Amino acid sequence: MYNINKDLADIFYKMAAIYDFKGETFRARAYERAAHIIEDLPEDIRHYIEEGKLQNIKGIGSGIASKIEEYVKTGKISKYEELKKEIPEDFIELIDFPGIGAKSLKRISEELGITTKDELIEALKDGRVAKLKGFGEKKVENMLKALKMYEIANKRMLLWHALELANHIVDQLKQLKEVNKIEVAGSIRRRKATIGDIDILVSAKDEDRNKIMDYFANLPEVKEVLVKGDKKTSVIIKTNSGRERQVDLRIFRDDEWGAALQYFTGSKQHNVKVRNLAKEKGLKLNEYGVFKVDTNEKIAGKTEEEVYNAIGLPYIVPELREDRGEVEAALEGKLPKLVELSDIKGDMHVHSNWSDGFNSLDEIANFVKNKYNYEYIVITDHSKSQRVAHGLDEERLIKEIEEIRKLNQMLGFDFIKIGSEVDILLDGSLDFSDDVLSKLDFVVASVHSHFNRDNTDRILKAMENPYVNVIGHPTGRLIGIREGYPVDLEAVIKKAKETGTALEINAQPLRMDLDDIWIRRAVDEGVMLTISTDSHNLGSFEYMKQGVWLARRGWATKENILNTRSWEDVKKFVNEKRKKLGGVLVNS
Ligand code: DGT
Ligand code: CA
Ligand code: CA
Ligand code: ZN
Repeated sequence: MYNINKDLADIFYKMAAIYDFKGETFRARAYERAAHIIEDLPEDIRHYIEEGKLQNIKGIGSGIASKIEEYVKTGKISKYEELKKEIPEDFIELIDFPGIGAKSLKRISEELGITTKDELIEALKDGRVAKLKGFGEKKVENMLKALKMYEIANKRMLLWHALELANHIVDQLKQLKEVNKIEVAGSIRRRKATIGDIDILVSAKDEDRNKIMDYFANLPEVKEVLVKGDKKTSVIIKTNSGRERQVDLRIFRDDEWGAALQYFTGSKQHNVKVRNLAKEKGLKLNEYGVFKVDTNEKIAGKTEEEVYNAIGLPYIVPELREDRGEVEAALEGKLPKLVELSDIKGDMHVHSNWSDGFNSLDEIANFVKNKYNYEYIVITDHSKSQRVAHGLDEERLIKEIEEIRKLNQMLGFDFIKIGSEVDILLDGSLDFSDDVLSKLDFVVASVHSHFNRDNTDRILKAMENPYVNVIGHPTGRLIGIREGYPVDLEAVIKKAKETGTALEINAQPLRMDLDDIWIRRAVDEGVMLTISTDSHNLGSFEYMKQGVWLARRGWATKENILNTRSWEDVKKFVNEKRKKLGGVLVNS
């Protein structure tokens, strides 16, 4: 149970979907609400149980509370085990996947006698589903799209979740005194947004290998052992949502550590480049070290730095190892000095319970101020068109501003900056008038509707507004759930440069938007970027870490990131645009 809150939320989402399947809508909504709440709790659910505060959490009634306690005690919820038996086995994984829908599944299953995923895909493709009342071509097309996304989501996991799982395994292996060094390698170490399998490296004495491999193969999370040897062992771990994940453990000697880490961090293409370079110098590079080809003498291997240096390169950080020009840059001494987490001075996209966030302004301000070394946060609640997210109209925005001013007074300085995540409407105009926007410290503008059309025109027009400072999650993608809307990012980057608008690197695990390739383009064009968590709860402020990783994968330095600057300098950025486009300046 490496992340018990998430496990529980997964189960409750599934229970909600099964109740929907059964037609018990009221129950379904209660479980969905509970899942949502648990997912967003800032602390481990066991903490609330220990303090006797489980039922104080709004939305957790006694029935759900007892199921939580059962899960914490036994690792199972008997009601869920019962419910699972009421639907076809294949549907357990599909039933709560976005775009499928428990109710649609039920009708298809009942009216066409379908009970497996393959049968479902067949019936969608051969037109049987389209003929059902209320389905039609469009819906069928969307369901097929969703099933395709499901396959993708099932193949790769999100970085944040993979890292949690990897760290949990590493923590257990560290308990063994025989384990000398241990590190997560592969795509996780390169901080790729999605992860295929987990690669863990250990250094140890030869005679300790078997003990370590035995321990690994017998971890409680392991469901199946694929291969077991004293150099490499691969296992399958099954998560609660029914997904299978592979973990590879490899053991090396201490004097091979750097070479092994270099080799198994990848990427494959980076390694090919580096190996060719070694060859040109009469050297051989493999996972055991760097050797002279003529004499087979080993000249490096203990540390990664030593390995890179031996073939005439400076150390290259894992985030850059994708063969996107990093080896060439290293040879020329032109590697960028990448942005670091400690450079970040504030979060510029945060939601409170004034719109769809979970926490009050007061809770957010105090939590962030205590936990992070920030100079500011920008509260950016939704604007009025976002009805489902309780978007603010002008009147409530003014009330929110008043409360922020009061809180700042109590804090003794303007820690909370006044912002908005204003909707970009269909015609590219904004959900608030210029008069309202001009009174805000910082404005995020985002597209939240019409995901199927090409949205370039809307975004370009929004950037021409003097008060729009950054475009939120520029492509709108949700990894493994929905592709981004069609948008010409080259044009967006050009316009951003022209108008002095920043582009957001949204660090939500499902978003990670812009992605590394487009960050790199923006960096090359000198466009300003922000790294923001888009937090809707206190736990999400931690995502800043992976926002920074993503920025690093896009070769961003401190200078490219707006929120590495003091608020005085952010204000300069805001005023420059206002001046250029004829807006009212913020007081300085
Ligand atoms: P993933 O798991 O799909 O997210 O991506 P990676 O990069 O973690 O790939 P993976 O797990 O297949 O291998 C981990 C690293 O080990 C990879 O980045 C490079 C290295 N590696 C693995 N197998 C080979 C190979 O056959 N040749 C070379 N040159 N490198 C390999
Ligand atoms: Ca891997
Ligand atoms: Ca692997
Ligand atoms: Zn937002």
